[in-house]
Amino acid sequence: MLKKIRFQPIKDIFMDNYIGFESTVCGENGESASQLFDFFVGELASFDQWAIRESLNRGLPFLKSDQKLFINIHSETLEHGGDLIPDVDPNKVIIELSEVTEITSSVRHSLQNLSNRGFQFAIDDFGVRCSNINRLTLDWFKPSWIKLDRTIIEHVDINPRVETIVKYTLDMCAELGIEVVAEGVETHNQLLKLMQIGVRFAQGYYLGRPEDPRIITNLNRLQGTHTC
Ligand SMILES: [Ca+2]
Repeated sequence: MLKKIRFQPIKDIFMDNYIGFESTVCGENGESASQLFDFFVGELASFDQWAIRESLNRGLPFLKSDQKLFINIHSETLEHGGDLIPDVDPNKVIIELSEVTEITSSVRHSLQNLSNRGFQFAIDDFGVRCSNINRLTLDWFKPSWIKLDRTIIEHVDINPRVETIVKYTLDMCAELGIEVVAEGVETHNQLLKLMQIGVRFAQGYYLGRPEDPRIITNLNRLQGTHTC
C-alpha cells in the first residue's frame, strides 16, 4: 500500500505564529495511521521507522530555526529498540508517546537512550482512556509537553466542568515546567475559550489540516500575514 507523510501545524494562538508541525502518515486513499498499522501488522516497527525517517527528511530542512517537528513513535517500535532516530538535531524534534504506550523494560531502555541524546517528549492524547498523570511522576522520564486530547477540547466551550479540568491541567503543567498543546480545535468558539483559559498552543482542523509537506514552506512564507 502506498503511504504518504502529512504535516499539521501547531500554533501559538497568542502570538499567531507556528511553533512547529506534527507529522502523520496516511494511505494514498486517505487511510488513517491506525488503519495502516493494521495493514502492516507483523512489520510495524519497520513501517514506523520508514515513517519516522521520511518525516525527518521531509520536515526538518524546511522548519524555521525556532520551530519543532513533532513525530509519533509506535510502542512496538520502542519495544523493538535499536537506532530509532538518525543523527539529527534533538532540539528540533519532539517525540510523541501515546497515552496507551506500555512502559516495558525494552520501551524504557529506548526512551532513556533517546532522552540521553537530548530529545524531548510529549504525552499524546492526554486525558483519554486511562489517566497518565502517574507518568508525570517518573524520575527517569520527564515529558516537556502534553497534548490534551480532542475528546476534552471538543467540549471546552460548552461544558464548564471541562473548562475547569483544562484550567487546572494547565496550572499543574505550568508548575511542572510542561507545555500544553490543545488538540482537535475545530471551531472559533473553542479557540476563544482556550485563549481565555490561557492555553497558548493548539492544533486542529480550525488552525490547519494535515497536508502535503509543502505546507511547512507555504505557511512559513505566510507567517505574519496569516489570520485564522
Ligand atoms: Ca500525535
